[in-house]
Amino acid sequence: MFTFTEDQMSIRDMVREFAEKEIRPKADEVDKTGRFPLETITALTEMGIMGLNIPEEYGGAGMDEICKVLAISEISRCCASTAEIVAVHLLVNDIILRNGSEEQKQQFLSAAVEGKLGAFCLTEPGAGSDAGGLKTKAVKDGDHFILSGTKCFISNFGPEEGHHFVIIALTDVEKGTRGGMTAFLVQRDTPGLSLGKTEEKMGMRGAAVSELVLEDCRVPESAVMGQVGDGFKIAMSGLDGGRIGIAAQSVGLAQGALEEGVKYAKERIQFGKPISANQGLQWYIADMSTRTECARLLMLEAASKRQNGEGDVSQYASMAKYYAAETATYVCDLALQLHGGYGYMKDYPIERMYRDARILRIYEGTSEIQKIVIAKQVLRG
Ligand code: COS
Repeated sequence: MFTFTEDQMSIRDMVREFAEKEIRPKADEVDKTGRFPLETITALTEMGIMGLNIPEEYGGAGMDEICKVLAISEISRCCASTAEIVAVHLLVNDIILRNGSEEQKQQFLSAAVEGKLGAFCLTEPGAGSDAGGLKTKAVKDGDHFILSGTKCFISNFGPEEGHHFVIIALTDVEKGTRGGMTAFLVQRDTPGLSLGKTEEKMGMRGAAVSELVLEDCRVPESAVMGQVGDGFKIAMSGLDGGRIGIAAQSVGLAQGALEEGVKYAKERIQFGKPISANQGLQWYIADMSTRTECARLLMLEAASKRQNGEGDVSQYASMAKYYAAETATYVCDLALQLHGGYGYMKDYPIERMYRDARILRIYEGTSEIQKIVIAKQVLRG
């Protein structure tokens, strides 16, 4: 049983109130138009949410991992696209905080607090689940590195979106994942860094996702995060935090879909009574709420382990991401089933939620990859 602190409860309540009032009414329009919800991100910045996990010395709110997951899940309950934007930004904040030099922290964390969006660039056309198979190269040239390659499916990157990027590149092909990759922190206006194709997606349509092209992109040595060769570890440990963020998106979306399903089942009259009076449908509701609560507890457990720096955090992050993502698609599917034919129409929010949920089992590591990570840790003891 989790007992929240005053800070944790107040952030949850504040974000819930804002999401109900300002985010929910726009979710449908954001989805239909596929526009980036700039005014919402500006308001969340003013509330301190975009700098939630940044220490006060850099202008942030200095809040913990539990606050992070509570905020993301409250946003996702009303609009999953907006939650994705926030989750990816907070993931990049976290990577900078843990691995950046003092100079990088001063420059980029202060920008992040002002709502200038961060993006994480690991995936490539030939390196998805096999993240170690990436081909983007960083070649040393005096006191600079020259980056070339293509990153794809980059969240928080679009024609107007994206200010700074954590880019993982090969600095030593022979060493590969073990010492051959380096993380760079690069600003958008760097010559040689450009926007490629912006994706048209099935769901999460308010969140910008694009290709990032690097052509002889020259960056100073000071752009390296940590040490040369630390890149794969920085990416993987960053993803531990990111996966907890996806668990939070999933829990929020599952909660939102459950509420939509229950509301509809109580209102819809068939055979002279609300359909919620049917035991068969009550069993759906029991399964949906039980699984949502299990996912929430696992999310909180993983967040608390990351906060406390516990050794088995990768396992718990993957368990939380795997279980919560599977739960979100399961709950959205049954909530749509409760709506019958109306659930398939765009008039009800469950249609959007069902589409939004589908990516959760894929990005930041598929469910199948999470099971590999979990089993590896369990077998290792
Ligand atoms: N934290 C720190 N270091 C880690 C780590 C973590 N969570 N996970 C792995 N590493 C380290 C390992 O310790 C190993 O180094 P040492 O041998 O020195 O200990 C090194 O990284 C290589 O690890 P591993 O052998 O497990 O790498 P693999 O190439 O087998 O890849 C998987 C492992 C499949 C788990 C990884 O590629 C992965 O997570 N893939 C999915 C990527 C993903 O989520 N993509 C989405 C991108 S963001 S949308």
